[in-house]
Amino acid sequence: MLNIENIRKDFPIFSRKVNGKPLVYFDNAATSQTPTQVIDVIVDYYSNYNANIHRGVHSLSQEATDKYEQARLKIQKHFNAKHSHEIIMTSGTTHGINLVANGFSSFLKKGDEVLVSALEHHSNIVPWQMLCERSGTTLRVIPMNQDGELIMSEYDQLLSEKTKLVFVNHISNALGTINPIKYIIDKAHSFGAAVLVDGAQACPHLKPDLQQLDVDFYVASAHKMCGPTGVGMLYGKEEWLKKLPPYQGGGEMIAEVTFEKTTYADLPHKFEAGTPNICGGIAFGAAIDYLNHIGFDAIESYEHELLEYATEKLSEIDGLKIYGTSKHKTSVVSFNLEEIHPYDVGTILDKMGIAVRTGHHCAQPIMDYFKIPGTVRASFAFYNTKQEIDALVEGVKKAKAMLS
Ligand code: C6P
Repeated sequence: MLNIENIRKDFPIFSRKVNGKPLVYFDNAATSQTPTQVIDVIVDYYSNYNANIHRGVHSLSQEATDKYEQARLKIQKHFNAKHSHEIIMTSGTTHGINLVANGFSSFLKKGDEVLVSALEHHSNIVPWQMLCERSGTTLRVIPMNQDGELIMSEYDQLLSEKTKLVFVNHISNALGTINPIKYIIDKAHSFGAAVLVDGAQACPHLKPDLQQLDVDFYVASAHKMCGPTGVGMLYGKEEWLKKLPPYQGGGEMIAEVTFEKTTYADLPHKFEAGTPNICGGIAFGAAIDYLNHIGFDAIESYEHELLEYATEKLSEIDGLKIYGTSKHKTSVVSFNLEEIHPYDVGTILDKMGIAVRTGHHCAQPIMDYFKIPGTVRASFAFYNTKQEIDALVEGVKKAKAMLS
């Protein structure tokens, strides 16, 4: 059992008011809030050992390097990667996907196919469209049903010897659907295709075991996991990362440079050109420690309780329609109120101190499927409460009365 009252004390932001009302933060799928345990690590870095890493013989540089590499080890352990050099530090999920998409074009030729799911965030669509343009590869789409679930029988049909890569999110940001990624990975492998899983929305809620999943690439962002913005990780199986060409050239990613030829550094540095987000990386490690201290089993079961409660209470509102009704869902409720535009609902909720996201959530194909401009999305984290959900329900009722 989580002690939510105590947990909330870790988050300074919850003591502030918004528009004169206590903050109710339900935009966790966009970014999570940051506990003191992570903020302190950021302050400590800039107060005590701010230095560039992997470059200096001086003490500060070595201290910063040690802490940064310790963070990589924490990430490796958390995700159960086989080797720490399979963890590439990135600026976030988008960076990780672009890194793979950019390098993968050298493995593809005209006539090859790559599969994307209908449930993707633009970050896991656009880089692959760019890749297809460059390589002449065909992009095919795994369709979804009215519950917001991928149709696995269609996926089976789409796979063929031509399929080289499948990219799919673990959890949909717009609807909260948890995708059957183990099935997707195993099936793709049986056709010799590689799989990239976008874990941006999964990692705040569950703990993926990358070796058990046998996934080829997995990406995540720290800022959705109680860490800072501008940092994330790309996991790649060693065999893939060795083959993949570097994404960017620059300092620290080389073995030797002459004007005739450059040889690249070993993993993971081959993919880490330039000065990284050092403080962010160290704080990412602290965020992982924090989440593990709370415990993912407890997080999962409490968030499920919040999801069920919110779904039940919001469903009682006449004219409210929920999008994303899979049985396998995380704590996201996407909805619309009759024909009322989601922005209008979001604006009224904000006046009451309630933060939700409105719009297409960078997932326009999902909105097109449902023939809607967007939704109001309330996304819950382990620090939210049922009382806050009651406030949301009251807020939505008021918005309905004002706007109908
Ligand atoms: N989704 C949301 O409100 P970055 O910006 O690189 O940290 O993450 C991009 C991204 C990729 N995949 C998925 C499934 C995501 O949900 C996101 C970010 C936020 O839903 C902001 S658009």
